[in-house]
Amino acid sequence: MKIVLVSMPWNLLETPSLPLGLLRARAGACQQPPVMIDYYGNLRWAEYLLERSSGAITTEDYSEIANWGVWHGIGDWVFAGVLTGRPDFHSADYAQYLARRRADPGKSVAMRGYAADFIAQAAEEVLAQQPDLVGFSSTFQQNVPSLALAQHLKRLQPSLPILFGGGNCEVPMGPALHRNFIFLDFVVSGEAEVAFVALLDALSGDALSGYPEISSVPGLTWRTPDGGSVFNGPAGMVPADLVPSPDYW
Ligand code: B12
Repeated sequence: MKIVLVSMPWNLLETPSLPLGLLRARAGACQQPPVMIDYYGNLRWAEYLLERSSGAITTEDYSEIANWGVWHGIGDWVFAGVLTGRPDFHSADYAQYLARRRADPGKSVAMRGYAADFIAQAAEEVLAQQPDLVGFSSTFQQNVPSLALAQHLKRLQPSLPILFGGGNCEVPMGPALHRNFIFLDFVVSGEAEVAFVALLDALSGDALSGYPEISSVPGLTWRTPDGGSVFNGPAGMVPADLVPSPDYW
């Protein structure tokens, strides 16, 4: 099995993703250890903006949204037009919203103009790896960019399983994301050092009988054949000795 783990904007540019490093390290505990590939969509987005804007949108502009935009949902707004399929989604009232909060939009309006094309490019780059599963780590403002890419991937390749995890998937947010976004196959809520391995082991099990072990993966929300959403219940704390040193490859 080949897995691409994705960290979308607005992960900081200066640090790798701790969860991606931990999950890569834990994958070695699977019965059939998968090939793990990281996709740093945040770095790709910063590079893309710099290049496409001929240097007008810099990494400092990116970091401003990553660090300060979080208070106002600016980073999510940048990708909301792609996710909703409505490029003008909340464009008309955006300036008023920010003015009420005395917030600086930075380069967010210009960035939004690039978002759809970037998501299409990112989907191509992920699919070029020929993954059997794509996992997204979502915290802070990564929800809308991650959902936008996940949706695009599912359109291009409907059979590709999509997995979400991270701070934005804690209970009750994770099960709610799964209910509301039909293109999400699996969402893990809570610490995933145990759940990730259990899920991969379950998926490498008996496909013909519908992967019966799925229902025992802790913290997992999964989809029934009729599109329903089943939450297995909250995961417990992960024992400290199962938390590995992150592997940033
Ligand atoms: C350290 C920390 C910070 C640091 C550093 C953050 C950073 N940029 O890395 C600082 C102090 C800067 C910070 C600030 C804030 N933080 Co903070 N922070 C944390 C804290 C304590 C630890 C985060 C961490 O690194 N954990 C370790 C990693 C490995 O855990 P993890 O990312 O959750 O990953 C695990 C699981 O989620 C899962 N997982 C993750 N990704 C994936 C992917 C897949 C495919 C799967 C299967 C599983 C999976 O497996 C991983 C291993 O178990 C968490 C609370 C917590 N206990 O987690 C809050 C937390 C992340 N912060 C939170 C908040 C709200 C904030 C602030 C907005 C607070 C504020 N109001 O000021 C700011 C925003 C900062 C910003 N500019 O974006 C919330 C986020 C909620 C959300 N929905 O995103 C959290 C969850 C706390 C909470 N419960 O409210 N924070």
